[in-house]
Amino acid sequence: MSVPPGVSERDFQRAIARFASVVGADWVFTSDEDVALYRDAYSPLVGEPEEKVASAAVAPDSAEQVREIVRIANEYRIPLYPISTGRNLGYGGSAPVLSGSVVLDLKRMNRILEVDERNAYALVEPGVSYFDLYRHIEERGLKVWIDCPDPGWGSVIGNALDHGVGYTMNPYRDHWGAQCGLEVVTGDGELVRTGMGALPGARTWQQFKYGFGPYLDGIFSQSNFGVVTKMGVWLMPQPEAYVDCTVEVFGHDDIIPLVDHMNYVMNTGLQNAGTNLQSPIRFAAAGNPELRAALASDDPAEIAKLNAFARERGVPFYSNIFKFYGPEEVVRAQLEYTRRRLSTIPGARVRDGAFYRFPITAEQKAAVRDPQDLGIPTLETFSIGARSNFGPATRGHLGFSPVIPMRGEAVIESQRVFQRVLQEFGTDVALLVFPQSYHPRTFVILCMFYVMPDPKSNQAVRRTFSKLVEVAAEHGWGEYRTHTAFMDECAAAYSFNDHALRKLHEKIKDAVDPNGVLSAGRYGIWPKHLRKA
Ligand code: EUG
Repeated sequence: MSVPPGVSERDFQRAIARFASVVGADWVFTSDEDVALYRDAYSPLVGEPEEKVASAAVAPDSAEQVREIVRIANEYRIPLYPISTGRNLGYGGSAPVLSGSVVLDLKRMNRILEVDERNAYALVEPGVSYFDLYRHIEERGLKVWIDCPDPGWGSVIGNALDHGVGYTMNPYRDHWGAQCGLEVVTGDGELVRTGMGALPGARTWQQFKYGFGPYLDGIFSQSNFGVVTKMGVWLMPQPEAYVDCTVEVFGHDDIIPLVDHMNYVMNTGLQNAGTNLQSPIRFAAAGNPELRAALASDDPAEIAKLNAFARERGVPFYSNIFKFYGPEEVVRAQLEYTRRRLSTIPGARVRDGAFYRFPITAEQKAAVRDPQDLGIPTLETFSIGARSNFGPATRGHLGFSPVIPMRGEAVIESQRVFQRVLQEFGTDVALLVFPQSYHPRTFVILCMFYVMPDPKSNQAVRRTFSKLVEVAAEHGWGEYRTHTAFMDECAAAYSFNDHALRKLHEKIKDAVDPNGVLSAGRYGIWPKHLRKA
């Protein structure tokens, strides 16, 4: 058994025994084979000495038990690493940032405490997955939808705390934006309720975000100040209908008006959902070195070649799916309005897509193109870089995910900038996905790296990743979220005024977790004793 850094063998044994007295011996895991289950299955550090591994794990069943564990950890200075369902694959999974931490596994706290149809919210514990909440609602025939991210097994709380995203409407698809009210055990073992929850007997904890006084919920997301034990989440009332259409444009510069129309319809609430922006010409260019080179160029002659190819072959330069939720007559009118606006782009084509009235049948459900668009959780995303006996020996994927402005010019520029880095450092290790709107006013670019079983390939991935972070920062683009292996470098890019924001994070850290027992290093925030000079 390994021991956390800076902790004596004897103190560790004592702490483990104390943990067992709180949760029962069955819920403390110390054997090598049990602890191995907490390795990050998609670690880009696999098989290398730097791979992040836990020393043990403990699984409490209540907020009171969490408090007791945090207090014991303070006594013995045991680094804890809370996870919810631990399925944040691509961003670190269940493995700690600091090797040797004890995983605080909240999977047993999986109670759905309330689902309210009339005000459309739920109150959940950290172990509740999107599948759990979806089934709970389905079984009771409640007329509310969840918004789920790609990993259906993810935790509703864990995903929101990591600023995870989904595919239905604003504000639900921004999972932190749809959060309302927290219960938190802070690093010093205190139990706090935020917002209206601070009022004993509160009647609006899950309905009114701000409470009274400073609005603090944000400091518990992407941080290590507390262990969230309850969270309110806003749900979407089941709409009457859904309709979508695909808009295709054929010129290199058409992305500029296309994205401006996307902004307008989104920010006026006419089309309030996620996008599915693609560049079909990029797929067509995959086996064509000349077109691929042209796509990385800003030479007008090269761009003319691409325009000619798009128009002659009828391959759209860009396409987007516009999705509408609401009463049938309203969504059809919203779609027609959007069609009219987009017809001002010369040569634009609008193709009708799916239409549903809810509830849908089991056959319809099985055939939905993107189930997450209708709040139906799946695990399909894990086909990216999936392990298989037949394909290449990939182990998984991880995402480089910078945020760019929602403007066509930024799409063109960022694709060029990142494609050049990939061409220089290794196109074969990553797939540059087209920017998607997970929030109004911005796109997130996803660059999917393949994680492999061999360190040599993963080292190339890490070098390329680091270069992308550096180049993005030079262009004023920062990551919205990152894998645990890259948290320090992504956080360091947010350096305005000599890292004033990091210093503020550290002041808060020292105040609420003075012994630094929670999630050392998460999002680049280290406790005092582990801070680098
Ligand atoms: C996806 C993947 C991400 C993310 C948001 C969405 C979806 C992929 C790996 O990171 O941050 C299909």
